Amino acid sequence: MSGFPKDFYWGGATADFQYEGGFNEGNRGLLSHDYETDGSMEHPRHHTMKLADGTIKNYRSSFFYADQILEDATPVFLDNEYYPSHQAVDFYHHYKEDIKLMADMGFNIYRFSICWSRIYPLGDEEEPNQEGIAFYRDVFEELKKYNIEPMVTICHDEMPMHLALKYNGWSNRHLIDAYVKYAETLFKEFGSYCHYWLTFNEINAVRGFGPCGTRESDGYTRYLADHNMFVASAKTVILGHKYNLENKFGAMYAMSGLYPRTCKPEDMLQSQLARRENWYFIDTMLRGYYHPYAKSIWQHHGFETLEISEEDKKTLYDGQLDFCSFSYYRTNTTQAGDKWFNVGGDNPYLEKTPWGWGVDPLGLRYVLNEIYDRIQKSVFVVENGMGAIDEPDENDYVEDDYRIQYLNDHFKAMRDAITIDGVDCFGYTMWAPIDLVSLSTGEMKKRYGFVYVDMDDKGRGTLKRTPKKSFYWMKHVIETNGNDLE
Ligand code: BGP
Repeated sequence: MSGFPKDFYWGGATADFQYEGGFNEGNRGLLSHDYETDGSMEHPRHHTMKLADGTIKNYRSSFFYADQILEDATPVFLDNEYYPSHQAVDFYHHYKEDIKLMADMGFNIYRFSICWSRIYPLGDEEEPNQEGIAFYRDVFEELKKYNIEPMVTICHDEMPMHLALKYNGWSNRHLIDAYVKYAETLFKEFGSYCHYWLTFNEINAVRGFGPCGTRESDGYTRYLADHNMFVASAKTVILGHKYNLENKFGAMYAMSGLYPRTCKPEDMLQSQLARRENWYFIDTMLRGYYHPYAKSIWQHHGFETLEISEEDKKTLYDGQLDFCSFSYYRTNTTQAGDKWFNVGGDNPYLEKTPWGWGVDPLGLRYVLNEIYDRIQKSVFVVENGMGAIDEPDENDYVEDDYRIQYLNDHFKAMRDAITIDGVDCFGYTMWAPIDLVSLSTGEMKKRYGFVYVDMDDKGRGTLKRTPKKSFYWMKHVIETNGNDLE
């Protein structure tokens, strides 16, 4: 084979609370993220809360970092704060225009997340919200009109607020039933449109109140919550296969590459052991059982063991995922003495984005090989892209040659993994085709899109969409199925 497979999927990916907006429309319930402010590299985002005595307290609870939340703290909206999820970039009212732009680029797949609290506003009521169902039905219809295959993330780092407050989120097994019921509603309502489902987004990275709804941030609570998510995912896979054998399931793993900082044996071993923080999730969900090294992970996080029932073991085995999907943005390095889950680590050989993410196209080939060698199930790159500061001209046009270069180099690495190394990779969805709000910083100026959205960090702007130079470049890539890269 000389290039990408002929039926390769090319598209883009988004998440509801960063993209959709309409937070108080269509009877949508509240999510934990709705209480998360904007931020920046210097000023981390926070959830605004009020204690029983009326004191306002800010908590961090996002990516890789989770504060312990006091028992009497409840989320509150403050007038002097800006909450990016409320409007996001308003896909809720722009979905026809945005999907048309995706179709114009030639997308044959679009990965998006359904907002749990738009379907079940509280998360655990008897009947789903018909207005939410109607909204997503329109989205699916629009995709069908352009022959764009949907790929749905059932839960993208989010938590209906009621489930967090009432049950302490994923630390409670009640969430398993609530989630499976929600997923079943999606199969019933949208099963005729959609066959690719991702049960959880970046499940190896989520923790704490924001994404998992738990007040505690200790290791035991986190891994207990993960276990409950594993069981919920497996039950959903079993059910989804019963609904339709054509249904294919993945989950999503944050798979930044990890290199030892030097070839010193201690650093090599550190890198191998630290990588198990990722394999733990992939192995359990794609092989269907906890590997013996799981115990060492638990101990590393300060507790002896998790009690896993025989019934759960069987569920995990029967509910293995069909393919392995992951996000890849960068590589990190680690050395002896670092924490296992090291998300930094300078690499002197790499250039960095303004947000300090090392740009490493070859690392994508490295990670594709790592995963496929280990799991030997098909893989899908469901997120990759470059967050950059764009400078539009007076017509909002952006000449984003840096983004084109980034994507071109990553596509070549992906092609080589497929054609030279033999990796069965069946698609790629770029993060994020239309500019949207950054997850880690809540900024708008960290832009990824092929399409510029006129909006600033505080949500001001016309929301007008304007294709960038990369839009036309990507259209050509798809037209030529990636066989005319630089
Ligand atoms: C992934 C998330 C996305 C997304 C992306 C880019 O971890 O799944 O939701 O936002 O990272 O990160 P950021 O927005 O922080 O630049």
